[in-house]
Amino acid sequence: MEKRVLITGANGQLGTEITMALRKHPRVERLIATDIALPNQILQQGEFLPLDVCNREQLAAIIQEHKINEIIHLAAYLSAKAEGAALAAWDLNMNGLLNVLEVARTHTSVRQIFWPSSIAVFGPDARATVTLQSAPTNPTTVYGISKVAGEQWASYYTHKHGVDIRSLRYPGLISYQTLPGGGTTDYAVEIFHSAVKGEIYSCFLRENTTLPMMYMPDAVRAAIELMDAPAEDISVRTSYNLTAMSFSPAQLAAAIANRVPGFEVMYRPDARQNIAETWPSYIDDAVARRDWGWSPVYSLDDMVADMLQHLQELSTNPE
Ligand code: AKB
Repeated sequence: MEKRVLITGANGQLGTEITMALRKHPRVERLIATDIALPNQILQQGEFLPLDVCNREQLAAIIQEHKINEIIHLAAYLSAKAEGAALAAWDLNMNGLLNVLEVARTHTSVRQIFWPSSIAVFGPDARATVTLQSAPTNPTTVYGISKVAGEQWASYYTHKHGVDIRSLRYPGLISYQTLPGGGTTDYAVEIFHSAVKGEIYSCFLRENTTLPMMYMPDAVRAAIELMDAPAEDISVRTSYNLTAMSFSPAQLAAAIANRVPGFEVMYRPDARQNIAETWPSYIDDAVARRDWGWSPVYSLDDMVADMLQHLQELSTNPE
């Protein structure tokens, strides 16, 4: 069946790139990007509707009018922003998701939902050498609590109501099209912008803070492959562990300096350091590999080379 897709939070870092990828997907017949904010330049090139996902009637009306059969629900507060606005973050992250699940339950046109979870579901008690799919999920952040609750709701709606919702626990995502906003892993994007401008980067994490990360083309492909996998292969209905690489700010800075001689970073850890210290450094994604064949393509060095090349091109030719 052809896909008629609605994306929420499409203006964000992941939303912009999933929108770009799905516009080229051979089975996508209709793609409506939505966001509470005005569309960015990339979204303006396709179909866009304003949507506050906390407004269930507005969401339901769009689903019904456009006979949407797939929802990619991305609207959310990220970790650092959520710590500063706990109740607003809970409202968007939880009620936004519950609205999507309820609309899917009551509108039979909706066959599938993709919703991202995060490595933030893990807390200090999951910081093993490598954090397994089955590790305890006892987060100590607002964002992490909302993701754990969301995973349980996803599993509940799948098993109780037959809503086919699929999810990935994304690590930090690195991309050049759109800046992330309000995350703890945002340094790994900002650092490239400083490098390309020839500036010293002031890093808000300590130099040895190792976190799991992924380059955006892998992250987008993972979502598309998970959505396209046969339902009987999906054994995890909370959310799959997923990773590509792990590195610290010092290792990323060194990889950039190999290609941008003289590039320098100074370390000024802030409150985001406290969040990072509760997250895993290394993720085991063996279950995703086994169930639907997940395999990342980009290594640290591949990602650094590609990021620098694209950001340099964008800085010389912004159009
Ligand atoms: C964040 O830093 O909040 C996100 C995440 C790891 O979920 N990038």
